[in-house]
Amino acid sequence: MSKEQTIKQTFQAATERYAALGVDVNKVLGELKKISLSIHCWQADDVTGYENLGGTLTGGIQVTGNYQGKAGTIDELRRDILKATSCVAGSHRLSLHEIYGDFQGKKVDRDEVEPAHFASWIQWAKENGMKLDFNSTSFSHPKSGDLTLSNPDDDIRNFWIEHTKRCRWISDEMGKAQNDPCMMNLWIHDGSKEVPANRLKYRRILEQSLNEIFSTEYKNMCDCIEAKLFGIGLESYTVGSYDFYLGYGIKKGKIVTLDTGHFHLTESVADKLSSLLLFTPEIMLHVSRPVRWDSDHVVILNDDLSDLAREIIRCEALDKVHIGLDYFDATINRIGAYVIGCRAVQKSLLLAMLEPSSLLQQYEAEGKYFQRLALQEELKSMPWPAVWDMFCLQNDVPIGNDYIEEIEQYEKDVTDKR
Ligand code: RNT
Ligand code: ZN
Repeated sequence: MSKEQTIKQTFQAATERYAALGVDVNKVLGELKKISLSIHCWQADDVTGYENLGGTLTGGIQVTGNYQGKAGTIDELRRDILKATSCVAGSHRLSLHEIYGDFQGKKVDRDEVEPAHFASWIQWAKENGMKLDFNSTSFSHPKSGDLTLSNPDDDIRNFWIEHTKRCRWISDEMGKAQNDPCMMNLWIHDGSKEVPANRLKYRRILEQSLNEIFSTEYKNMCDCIEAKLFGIGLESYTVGSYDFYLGYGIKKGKIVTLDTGHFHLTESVADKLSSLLLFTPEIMLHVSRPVRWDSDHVVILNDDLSDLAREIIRCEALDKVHIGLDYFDATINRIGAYVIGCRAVQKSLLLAMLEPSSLLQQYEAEGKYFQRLALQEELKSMPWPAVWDMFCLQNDVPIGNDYIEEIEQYEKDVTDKR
């Protein structure tokens, strides 16, 4: 039997098993295809960017590894992204950082950047059926230090305010061009290695900076503010903590970004969604994977990811939750890293969508807790991989581990020659 025939046959059997629980597998396949991920551009080049200012990566984040073939130019990055997305079903967004502007070899400082520096990206995205999201960049710059928007020094603070304002302007232009709001993420690394003498001082300054930055209204972009627990070298205090941004987001109606690597390791990020959905406009996710001190390992299908996807689906919040990715690993093939992460997120969503939620909720409403637990347990061994294979087959992307060979071929033909 051909591979295709086997997949079709096992899919048929799986469809019947799920139908018995009231789940329409074909409907799920159609819905899964419509979910766009916001793929981060910075896995392709270890968060270096093309700014021509010669900075090294700072801001409490670190990339380890030196795997051959990182994207050294915008053209290489674009090619790598297209290779990665060719192994992922559906159409997706690309999330750019300001340092990835098309500066044409010129030194353009962060307080000088304009939409024109992203014109070629907008064009490229259009040609390739992608939409863009955006991020201001506080790190890897001589003025980054430990404090940017929360800096008591007016010159430095105003420099970063100007930068962030310009990033919102660029985002709005991107949103306008693609006829769909551009999600702009604001993450700054501000913090300190040791406990500061006055925690309130910097948070108060950050609040004022944000108020100034957000004083311009835009129609084609959405502001997202990203919290963090700690940075490398900034372990004792983070100005933009979760409490800070949650409070700010609720007060000002801004979207809070939940990076799954930015919480205590035993804290459930999935559990936060249902609360945020009640009090903030939407949710931005940075799907990542924390391992001990690192918050940015390649995303894989683990319990944390499954819990997160299940919450999105159980809350019926697909139209309110933006699923961005955020990780960087330079120890393995970088394009392969993209494919692993994107496919893991899709698998987690598929698993969540295959859940017979009305039956589970019915058990719960009737106080049938044994039945609820038993069904949740049995769902773990339902034949979802057969549905996943069919999803890949229908969307003409590599099936199962076939993408390993594709990535190896690309490595041979393209990235090894860099
Ligand atoms: C850092 C934040 C932030 C960055 C990117 C590069 O801890 O997660 O989102 O990873 O902006
Ligand atoms: Zn993040």
